[in-house]
Amino acid sequence: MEKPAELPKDETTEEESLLQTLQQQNNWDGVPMCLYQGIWCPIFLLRPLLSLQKNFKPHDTSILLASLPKAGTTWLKALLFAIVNRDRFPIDQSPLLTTNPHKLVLSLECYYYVDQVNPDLENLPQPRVFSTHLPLNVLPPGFMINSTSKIVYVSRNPLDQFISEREFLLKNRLLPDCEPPLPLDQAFDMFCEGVHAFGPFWEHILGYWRASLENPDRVLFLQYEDMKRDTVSHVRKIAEFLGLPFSDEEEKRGMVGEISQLCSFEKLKNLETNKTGVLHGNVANSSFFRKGEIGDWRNHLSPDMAERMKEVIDAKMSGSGLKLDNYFKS
Ligand code: PAP
Repeated sequence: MEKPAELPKDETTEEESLLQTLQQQNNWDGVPMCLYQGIWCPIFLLRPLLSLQKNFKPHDTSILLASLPKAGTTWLKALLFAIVNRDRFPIDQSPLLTTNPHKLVLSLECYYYVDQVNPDLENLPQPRVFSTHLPLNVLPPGFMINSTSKIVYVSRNPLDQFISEREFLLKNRLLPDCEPPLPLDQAFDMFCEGVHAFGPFWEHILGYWRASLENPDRVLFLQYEDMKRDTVSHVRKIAEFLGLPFSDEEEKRGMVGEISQLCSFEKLKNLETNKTGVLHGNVANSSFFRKGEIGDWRNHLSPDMAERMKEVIDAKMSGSGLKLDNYFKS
């Protein structure tokens, strides 16, 4: 994370006074968090969150990729970029071949609002594509009401998401001076209680899930596991949802397969830019491409831990209509 620039005094004062009223706790990796509007927000992101709540204006054509960390953000960034820009760049000249997807689709809270209270987002290329790890309930109030902008949400088995994030954060400490990371069992306890960055995970997932049921033309709810099993039909689905369906001619040329290939784990992981480059000054691009598998949690978590997660999911998410039973099958 880049060091925030100097901000106007009233913004920092507002954040400080608010912070004094909020419950605070460290995440398992030592990063301080506060409970703001029901979500555990890393404190270093509170000011960007407040600024974007106040100032972000969606356009009717804006596209927002939303996800919990490690649910498939990098993959979806690549796919959205490739789908939206397919007329601008032939596949063999795609910027994805030379640039990490995180530099092509930028985060609202972790990039645009990090060192600016009200960044100029009006002159970005259209359609504007942003990403966020924020839950739906803390997006600017007008987001769903005052525009026809679209949200693409990707969810992932929380067990795999937890392990993916743990492996990432053990390698990439977000704040060098914070407390050392807690052991796995304590970190897992916190996760099951919903005390983790942008959590509780069930609120995050259900917020977007319910919105996708209420507004299917505005919110597309995707699952990492479904996409792994059949990427091609999901690429078609995303393009249709965005109002950019593949033409017969594009279909005939095999463009859907080409985009799926270009954005596949194996392809992106082995590109020079993703093997060697860095993001935010010190995060290796390669750390966004670890295993890319379904079910890696089995190599890290005991059957008892999985059973506990099943109970949490049953208690918090059953009745939602979301299909979750695949998570625990071998
Ligand atoms: P972020 O939220 O910090 O951007 P995100 O991209 O969501 O991270 O998560 C990284 C995970 O997605 C990694 O999973 P793993 O740790 O279980 O391996 C990473 O390997 C996986 N991933 C990255 N790119 C792809 C891709 N193109 N296809 C499938 N999985 C991918």
